[in-house]
Amino acid sequence: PIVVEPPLMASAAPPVILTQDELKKIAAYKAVEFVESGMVLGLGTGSTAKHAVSRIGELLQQGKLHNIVGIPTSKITHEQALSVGIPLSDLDAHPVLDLVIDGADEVDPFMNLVKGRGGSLLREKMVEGACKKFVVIVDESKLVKHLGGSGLAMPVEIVPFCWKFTAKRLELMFEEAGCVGKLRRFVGNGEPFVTDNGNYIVDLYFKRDIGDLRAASDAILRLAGVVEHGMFLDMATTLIVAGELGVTVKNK
Ligand code: ABF
Repeated sequence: PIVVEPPLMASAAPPVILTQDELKKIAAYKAVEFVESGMVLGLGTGSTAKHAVSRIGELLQQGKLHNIVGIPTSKITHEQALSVGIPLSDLDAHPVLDLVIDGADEVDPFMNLVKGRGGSLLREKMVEGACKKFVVIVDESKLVKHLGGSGLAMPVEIVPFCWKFTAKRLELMFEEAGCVGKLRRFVGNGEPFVTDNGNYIVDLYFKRDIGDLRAASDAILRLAGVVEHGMFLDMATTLIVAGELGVTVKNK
């Protein structure tokens, strides 16, 4: 738990203890303030984005929003959005979106992101690459100095065909950074995790900085067998962070 003392709170009041999930909800609700009636909206995936989807559904139910078209970034968000009454469509019918709200796994000081630890990176990148405004919502634990430097995974979606070959090629590509690639598996049965697109995910772990992110991105995408990776460079337009000192909104 993180102690939050909003600046406006009277000093006599005891500090409010908020859980990480409550911080995610605060960031999500703040982002929904950007939503206007008539918008084509990208709906993100993950435990932070799900709060935004619920809130949008609630505002539609209350008649405070009208004529929203949602474009979900995963099958799970599709299901959630339908369950809260958001009318849905897709990129074929709506190739330009007004706004997307989504979470992230890492955010660097330039608003570059790592995404995809939830497994939905390909659809997220397609939807978020098609919007006018991309609002990223996180709790402050997601802020990092360098992408991939947190010791956590950099996901790469690959085709299942000869996945070991592709994983090895990715490791060799980042040998100098001490890269280890692990096929993502379901915890219960150990079977490979399969994305919404029928692909596998290799999680890359780096011992050292990977250097130029754009060069790393280009190199990964040039490798046959790779479908997409979880670096979202220069895509976010607004960052909302909920944390110890309240909620901050930063525009690029
Ligand atoms: C999605 O949800 C993913 O890109 C990312 O992996 C994850 C963020 O995690 P959470 O919001 O559950 O903390 O946006």
